[in-house]
Amino acid sequence: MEVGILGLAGSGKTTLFSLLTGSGGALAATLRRDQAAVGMGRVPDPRLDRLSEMYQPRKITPAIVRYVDVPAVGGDRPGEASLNIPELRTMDALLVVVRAFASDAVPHPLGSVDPARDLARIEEEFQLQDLMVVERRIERLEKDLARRRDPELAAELELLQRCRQTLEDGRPLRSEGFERADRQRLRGFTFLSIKPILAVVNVGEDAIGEDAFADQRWQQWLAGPATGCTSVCATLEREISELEAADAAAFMADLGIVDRALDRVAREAYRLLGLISFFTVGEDECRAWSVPAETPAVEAAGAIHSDISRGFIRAEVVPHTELLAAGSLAACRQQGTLRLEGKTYPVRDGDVVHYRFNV
Ligand SMILES: Nc1nc2c(ncn2[C@@H]2O[C@H](COP(=O)(O)OP(=O)(O)OP(=O)(O)O)[C@@H](O)[C@H]2O)c(=O)[nH]1
Ligand SMILES: [Mg+2]
Repeated sequence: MEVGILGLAGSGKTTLFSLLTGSGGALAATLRRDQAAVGMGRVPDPRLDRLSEMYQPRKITPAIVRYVDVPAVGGDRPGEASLNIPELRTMDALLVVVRAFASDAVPHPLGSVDPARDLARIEEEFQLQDLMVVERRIERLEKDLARRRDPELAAELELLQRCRQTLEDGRPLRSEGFERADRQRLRGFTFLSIKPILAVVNVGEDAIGEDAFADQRWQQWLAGPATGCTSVCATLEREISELEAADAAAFMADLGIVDRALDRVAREAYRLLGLISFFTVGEDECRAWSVPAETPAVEAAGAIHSDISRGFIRAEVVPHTELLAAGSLAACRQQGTLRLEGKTYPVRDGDVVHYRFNV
């Protein structure tokens, strides 16, 4: 699962990428694919923290999201650079960084700071790109259907006509509640405006604590399906991350900051990907595993090891809250909160799972 970080030049993409992936300034440490940097980011999870406090394991492994810092392409002069569309098409979700901080040192490619405008520009570009793909395909389909009848092609044409209408109305494809089968049909087109999108407003130090979304133009983003909005002050987050834990806590308390904006971004990106976490626990390791919501237990086992999936007998399942209250899996077993589930059980967010398997 990959989240692509994009935005206009100088909006703070690389700063945020480094923070999310803990790669500091040393981007050399991350893989380079074309011109994009790829890195792993931990998903902070208080549930895993509490389970780990209980088990005191030798190793704690959080869920991981892959982030890709997707720089704009072309144009050496500001304003000429445009979004790297081919790279963005392969992403599972998009994280758009829009700039709200003022700085004379960093030129804004559009000449002025206006985060809602910047986001609208980017979204328009996505819709335009999608519309071009849709129109090309419709043309092709109409030619083919003129020659021979094919119910599958006819269904695709109808679906794409619906997409065209949506885009012509100036709405993103993610605003359509497509049925599962239709979503499947649309997958191969790698549309951009259908991807879940997280808008991260990068605010200046002087605007921390203010509502970054007071402007009316944010309404559609705050309400839309598969969209998220959050704000972060990238430079402040960088300062905090450079401090020792105790100093960081004191520094944040001074400023009246309750939680790290960075953690919020990571959690929100995870949610938009449609992922849930289940946990495995023990003295060796407490670990969060990512699976798409509604994954059956036998498939979720495959996230751990294919052998567990292959040799699946039963899953012992207890919500993490019950385990924390009871104090041990044995106590849960005694109290009857530890359930035995079969292959088709849809694993829930926050389940602690112990697999019984035989290979
Ligand atoms: N004052 C201020 N400066 C910031 C903030 N976030 C980023 N910057 C500065 O803005 C400049 C650009 O930040 P980057 O993270 O490199 O932005 P980018 O989007 O990766 O830029 P390109 O890759 O060149 O498009 C750097 O000099 C940052 O230090 C912020 O919140 N406040
Ligand atoms: Mg950059």
